[in-house]
Amino acid sequence: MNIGIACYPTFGGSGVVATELAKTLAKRGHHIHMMSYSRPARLDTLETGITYHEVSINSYPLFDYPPYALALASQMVNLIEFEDLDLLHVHYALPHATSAYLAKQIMAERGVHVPIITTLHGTDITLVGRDPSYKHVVEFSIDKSDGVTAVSEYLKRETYEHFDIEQDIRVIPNFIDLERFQKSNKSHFKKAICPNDEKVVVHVSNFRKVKRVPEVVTVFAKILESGIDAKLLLVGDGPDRQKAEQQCRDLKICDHVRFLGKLDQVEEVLSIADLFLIPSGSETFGLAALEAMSCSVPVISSNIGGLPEVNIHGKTGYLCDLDDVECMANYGVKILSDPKLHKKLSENARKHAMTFNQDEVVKQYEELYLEIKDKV
Ligand code: GMT
Repeated sequence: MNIGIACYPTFGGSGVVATELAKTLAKRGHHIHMMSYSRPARLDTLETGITYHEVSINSYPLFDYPPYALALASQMVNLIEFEDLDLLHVHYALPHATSAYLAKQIMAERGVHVPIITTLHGTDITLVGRDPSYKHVVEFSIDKSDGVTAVSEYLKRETYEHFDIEQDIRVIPNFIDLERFQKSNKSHFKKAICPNDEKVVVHVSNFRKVKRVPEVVTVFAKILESGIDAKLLLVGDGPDRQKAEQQCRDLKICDHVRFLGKLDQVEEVLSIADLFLIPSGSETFGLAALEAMSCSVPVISSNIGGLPEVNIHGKTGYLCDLDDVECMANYGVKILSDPKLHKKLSENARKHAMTFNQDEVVKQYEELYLEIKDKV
């Protein structure tokens, strides 16, 4: 099939899911056309079977806010017409589903009918999408899609609860490349970071407020207080980084904390990790947790959103109430000081991650494409 995929070009979340989906579909023989305002982080320049189309937005003195949604819709029309797209799959409803609807209407006027599939990822439903300034348009655009998917049962429930939507929503979870994300020998790296064989605690995110990075630092400081010698590796960057840096200075734990910034090869850091922390205040799935689990790393997370569908309490790690740093620190100490427990949780984490095998999950998208294509 010729498939158009629109996404945000982000280092994590929906951008990663869309790009990994594109790569897997291309390997399975489909022709993919990706659209975004800059090259998606995980999309290599010479990816066979994928053509990247940058959506260019011309600035004009009249525009304080250039109309990206319209530029994207125009690009979609071009691709439907000249690349003969069979369907459009958009990731993150806002504004992608709206642009797709507009492109579809334009093409229908020309006698061409192209189905749209919208994948809901997170804040398009839980935060921004339900803001009154967008809600009507988001609701309409989702409902007008020919197929809708959500990344967790939780997100499906949230969508029905907060939007008046009649469309059937199919849950297709995030997925993982089990080959790439597996524990590998990085002893040189471990030695460089932990010369005294300290335990390694890792957090990966975009450091937005919702990720609770300061809580990660608090929990880690409590683990140190218990007498466990450990290092905290923080991967990613974003608005809360300075706050977290200041917190490390205030707590006098800077020698134990490394800010590694945005990394392409996250699996290398996860390979030396003993524990992964994700205390998020909102998380529809938690791809970062799945990546850690796939590298056999036990996870301590909050018990909100879709996280309980990924991290299984007492099996792959532990879940605590939102903002309960005592609980997270206690479980952290428990895991890091009991090698037998650590081994069991690590094995279970990898085993559970295997249920989100990339090839199997991508097949679910493929099946949906065929169903929708036949229907429209
Ligand atoms: O988590 C983020 O900050 C990025 C965000 C996005 O929309 O790209 O990620 C969302 O989609 C991911 C992929 O489906 C999910 O694994 C994340 O849990 C979800 N993030 C939130 O719900 C906050």
